[in-house]
Amino acid sequence: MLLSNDKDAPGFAYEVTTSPSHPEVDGPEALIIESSIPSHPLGIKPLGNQYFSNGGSARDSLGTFKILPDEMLAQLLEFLDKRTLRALGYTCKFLYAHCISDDLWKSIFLESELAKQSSFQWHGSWRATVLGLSSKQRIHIDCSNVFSDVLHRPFVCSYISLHRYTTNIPSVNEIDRFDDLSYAEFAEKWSNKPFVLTKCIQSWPAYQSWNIDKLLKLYSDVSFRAEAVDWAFSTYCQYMFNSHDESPLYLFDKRFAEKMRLEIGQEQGAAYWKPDCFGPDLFEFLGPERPAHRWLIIGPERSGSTFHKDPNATSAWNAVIQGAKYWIMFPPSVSVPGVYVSKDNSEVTSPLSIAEWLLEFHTEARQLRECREGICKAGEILHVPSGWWHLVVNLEPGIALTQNFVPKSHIADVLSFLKDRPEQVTGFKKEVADPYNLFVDRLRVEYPEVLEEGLRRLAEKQVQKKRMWDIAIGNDVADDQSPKKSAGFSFGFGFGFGDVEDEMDEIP
Ligand SMILES: O=C(O)CCC(=O)C(=O)O
Ligand SMILES: [Fe+2]
Repeated sequence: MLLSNDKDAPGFAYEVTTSPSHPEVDGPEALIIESSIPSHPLGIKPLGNQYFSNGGSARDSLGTFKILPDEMLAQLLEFLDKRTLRALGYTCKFLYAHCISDDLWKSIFLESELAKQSSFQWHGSWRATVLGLSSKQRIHIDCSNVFSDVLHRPFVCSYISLHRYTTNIPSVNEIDRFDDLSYAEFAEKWSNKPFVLTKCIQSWPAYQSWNIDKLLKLYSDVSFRAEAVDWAFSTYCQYMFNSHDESPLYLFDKRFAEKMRLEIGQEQGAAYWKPDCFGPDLFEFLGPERPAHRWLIIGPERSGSTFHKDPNATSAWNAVIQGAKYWIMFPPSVSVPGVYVSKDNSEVTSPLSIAEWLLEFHTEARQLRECREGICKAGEILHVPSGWWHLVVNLEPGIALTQNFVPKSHIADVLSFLKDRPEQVTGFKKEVADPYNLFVDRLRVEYPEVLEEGLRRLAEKQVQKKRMWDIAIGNDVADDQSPKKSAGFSFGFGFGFGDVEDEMDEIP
């Protein structure tokens, strides 16, 4: 049960849980304080608190709307324009608490003219920004008799401490850490495993001289992409340091180099260069036709990336310039708790925000044998192997640079992806009609022996896939894999086929 108790206000309420397995728990008096979260600014409480309250509930004054459950009411409000939403919010406390929800106002913002502007005044919330309200103009209505999980839950998710999820990492889960690696070591042993290098990017001028303040001085008027909007960096910084969204808007810009006029690579004056240990990047042979491959990433604490695999079966590195990131990762074939993949792998449905996933699924996920976790701090770089699932959350406001690449060891994965899943290939310009053949043609000219090896491994993969498919549908004739035995098989189970296991999710 989740309750909030702000009797010790000012300032803090407690998220308290009862747990039958805990010896101290024996009735409501024995509530365990798990972590503290600030009390809701309007005083809204979780539904459970209603049963401990002596006063009335604001819901009683809802009139006709009373028949609607909170979830439905919230959905209905999504259809209102800003004037109606604001006016309806002034009809009673319960509707006020609903109508002030910043998720509703974020959608209104994104559909408004303001969303097309690069510079404007951020007022601390989406509602205040849409309505142009300064802090003095904001009224504060006491909603301490509003009991609603629908309203309280997003608040908990915006404030819950990340600490308990990102610390006490079981040692078997810990992502390996090295000072640096040679390409030979990477190619031989590490191209399929995540790792952090602690002394690899420290000579980058970007690491030595960038921080948010410095970038703000240099690029305050430059527009960067943050999800659906293009905002001047000064606007993004106003947002970043004065907002409390459950899923903060994340600056993720692939054209940053042009916008910031950066040199990248071995040139004189370059801001950074790719680390040697990953060896040749085969997508470099695509030249200007290569898909989007590098991003500048900036975000506040709690911003980050929900579970995904990187595009086109590429591998990636992610270098932290400022801040620190918590990573939780799983090999390609693992069914990650709380992450649902469509049959053809084209859609990933991870429920809701990072905070929600941590609350609901982290404990279970951490216990999986294949789970890998770690913190990548400023000055460190993390390797994301091709096909690995990852969720990332910033523990502090931060800056990172990431780049996707194709190491020789993953050429067959990339060829297979481009060939077998053309509808899932992303990041290429529209003019590139056939990425698979383009890649093959370029490699044939520039790196024929690597192509040959890649095609040989691709053919092998396809034979393995066919074999596993036959096992799955009961066509396999070998004694130990009789149709009967394979009848209980289902996709996505990690069932010990060694290397082939990684391909399970790729069965068409
Ligand atoms: O920094 C992040 O939020 C993670 C970005 C990411 O998913 C990656 O670099 O592959
Ligand atoms: Fe990623």
